[in-house]
Amino acid sequence: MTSHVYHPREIEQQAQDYWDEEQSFKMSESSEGEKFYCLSMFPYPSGRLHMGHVRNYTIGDVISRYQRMQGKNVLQPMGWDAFGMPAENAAMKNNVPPARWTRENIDYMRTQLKQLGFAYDWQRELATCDPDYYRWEQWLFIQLYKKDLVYKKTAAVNWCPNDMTVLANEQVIDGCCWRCDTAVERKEIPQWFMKITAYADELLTELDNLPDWPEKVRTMQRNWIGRSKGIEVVFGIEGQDTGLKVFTTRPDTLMGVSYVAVAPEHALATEVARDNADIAAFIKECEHAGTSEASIEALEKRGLDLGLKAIHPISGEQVPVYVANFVLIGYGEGAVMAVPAHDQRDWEFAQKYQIPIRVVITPEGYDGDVDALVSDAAHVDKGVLVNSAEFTGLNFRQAFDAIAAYLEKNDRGRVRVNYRLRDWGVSRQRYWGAPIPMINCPDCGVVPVPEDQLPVVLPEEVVIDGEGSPIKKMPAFYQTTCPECGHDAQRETDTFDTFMESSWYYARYASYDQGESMLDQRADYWLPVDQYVGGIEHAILHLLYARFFHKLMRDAGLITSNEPFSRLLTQGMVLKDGSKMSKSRGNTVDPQELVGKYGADTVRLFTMFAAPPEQSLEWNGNAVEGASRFLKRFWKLVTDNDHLDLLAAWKGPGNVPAVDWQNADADCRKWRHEVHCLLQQSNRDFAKYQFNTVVSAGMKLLNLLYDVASARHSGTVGNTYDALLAEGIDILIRMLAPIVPHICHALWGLGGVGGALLDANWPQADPQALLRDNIEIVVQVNGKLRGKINIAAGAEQQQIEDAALGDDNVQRFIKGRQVRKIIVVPNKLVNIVVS
Ligand code: ANZ
Ligand code: ZN
Repeated sequence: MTSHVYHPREIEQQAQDYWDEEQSFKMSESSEGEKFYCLSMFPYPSGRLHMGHVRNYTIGDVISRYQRMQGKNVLQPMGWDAFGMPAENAAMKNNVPPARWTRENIDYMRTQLKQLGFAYDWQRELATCDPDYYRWEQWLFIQLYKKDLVYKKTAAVNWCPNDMTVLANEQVIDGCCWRCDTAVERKEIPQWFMKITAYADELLTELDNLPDWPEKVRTMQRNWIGRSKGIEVVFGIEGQDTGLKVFTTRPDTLMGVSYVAVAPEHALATEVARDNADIAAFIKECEHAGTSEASIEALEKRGLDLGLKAIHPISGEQVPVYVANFVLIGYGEGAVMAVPAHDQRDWEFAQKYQIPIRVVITPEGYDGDVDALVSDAAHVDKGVLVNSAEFTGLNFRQAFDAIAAYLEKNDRGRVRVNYRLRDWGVSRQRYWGAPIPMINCPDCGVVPVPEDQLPVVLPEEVVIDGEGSPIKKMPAFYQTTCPECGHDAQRETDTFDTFMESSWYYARYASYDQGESMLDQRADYWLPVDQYVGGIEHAILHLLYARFFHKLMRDAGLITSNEPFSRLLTQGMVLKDGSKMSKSRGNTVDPQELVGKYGADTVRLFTMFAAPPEQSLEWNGNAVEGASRFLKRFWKLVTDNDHLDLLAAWKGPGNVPAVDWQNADADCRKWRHEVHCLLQQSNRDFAKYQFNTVVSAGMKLLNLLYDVASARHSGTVGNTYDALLAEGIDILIRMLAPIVPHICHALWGLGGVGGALLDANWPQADPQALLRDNIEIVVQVNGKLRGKINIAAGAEQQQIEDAALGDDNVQRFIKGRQVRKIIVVPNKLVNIVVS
């Protein structure tokens, strides 16, 4: 006898056991149906799942299960972004090697994911700290080295003195380390770089081919890549043969240049500093500022005159050359032509050092005092050129072209496109990462590790003592012989930025067990990912690096698609009391406790119901209770009385329901109409991934079915009510299956319905039932109300006309007259015009 009481723990375990035994989520390329690859961003194995994970993974799971019921061959894999700093910090604190800490966390979190019933193909699980995984990253890196797409250079980097590591520009927030908030310094060390700038143009233009990405994310990437079209202008330097190149996007202001400025690291400054102690000291001081634009922006603008004279490329005039802290070495040419009248930084600098401010741009039609334009600040708007010799009177566009032509003709400049995007520095001085597969030989220089010696395995049994990476002190790791000359040589002891591993994991899932190569033809079957789900915080870094890697792998002949993720959903944050749930705020809710108390389905239902996926979700304990109550009522309705028998009769194997709905009574038809309207609404919302309104449709449907059930027991009705109840239950179970898969699986089984619910067809609304039964239409004769007719909604024009003409009262008014015209306003009125 079926219990009428809902026992989530039992049924969830049973459903999960069933999926396990049947290997329900083990996917293959040879299955029928259009492929659909649904991926949620894999977690860092921090120890326990948090609500953000639960939300992310529930969204992905609902989409996967929904797409599967649409008949698609759906892949949903899961893995672990397993390298990274927290493992080292935890290792130090708990005195356990990062590898062990990480693997224990993975084991625990895997159990948690399984308890939530996510439909993952676990055979494809990967952890990025496994040598079988990172060996292919090392392999690719070597291929790229051969293609000149990676290189080593000594460069000023952002250095966090607390974490003792280099930070990518993106890891510097307002001049401070993204993790520990310590002020970032500059430091010169040898680094490995990936030439992402070689792909800047493609990364930018192909954003236009991603219509199913949020516009916001595409804009952020566009800004990050930062394309600007400008001119490279060469200023001569008095007494020197080589000129000074600057990059400007405002050549229209060229005649207003009153000095030029170079970055502290610029060769010209270094040269002067050699026998000028003040300059040398100033340059040294600048090392303490970060290299990011934000930290530069916040600086007080300072500089020193280098004592050199630059020669203006058009007027031949001599202007001073400064070294200035607001000029970035990494952008453009590391030098600027300063136009204090029209650039705010230049203006502030000129005020401070009493450099002339020369106005060369005024608003169109301006006839006031030109100096008044720049008395309080620079006049930065574009306009018309003044005081600009032969260029006077031109507008921005005209001036750009004319000055570009002039400079090109005189070999003093050329049009150039510049990107804000920098090459990606991938070296990290931390231990817990993939070793960079390079060898430094005293004789041969940098030599890649031969492919047959890959992977370079990171030693895992280490002690983290807080004093740098243990492999840097481990001769057994770094001592080796040069593959070229056989002499003693040293391995690279830096490891890769962990963004490297997360840049291609989505592809490896397709070829997870391929031991001979990074990817195989299965990657081309599954890729691109049809739906990617993850946090907006990855809008730039991860998503840009992954797009870059995809193109690298394409150009290495490993895959043929151009982009990794066709469609992107960025889910909103989980909030509590209005602010983001986070450990540091101490406002977290442990999903594990919730699952223990209510079961996975309740947690999934709450998460889907509380907000549409893209919006933030405010934690609400009462709503969790509400979700749980709903599931109890759902269980009760389906298991009550003879309802399971009805369902079996309706749906059981071999049964084809044939119901004469047309002859059911009016109430029954009305209810059925509502059932199908709700289904239709929910189908529309499902397609838009707007799951919260799907759930509310499900709730309304449940209430309605309770009404049907009690009407049926009032004894006044025939067995079309039985059919309607069974049909409604059948619809409700299938409709909610992606969201609350366990309870639906259990009820489907209890109802004796054949086959796995997972692969059941998606329910479709009956078009007949969607029509409103009968509607009333007024009939006019020559504009005067003469009758009312009752007619089936959606009736044909001819039918309506016939009915109107056939009405007794109407007949009286048209008798013996000629009908000239009949106007039908659908669902409202008919006007018969007679003479
Ligand atoms: C003269 C000028 C006059 C500029 C003016 C602007 C306004 P975007 O558009 O972001 O590419 N610049 C060039 N290289 C620089 C560097 N290494 N460090 C700091 N600033 C640099 O910015 C291009 C503008 O940024 C360039 O145009 C240059 O200043 C400055 F009324 O040149 B402009
Ligand atoms: Zn050598």
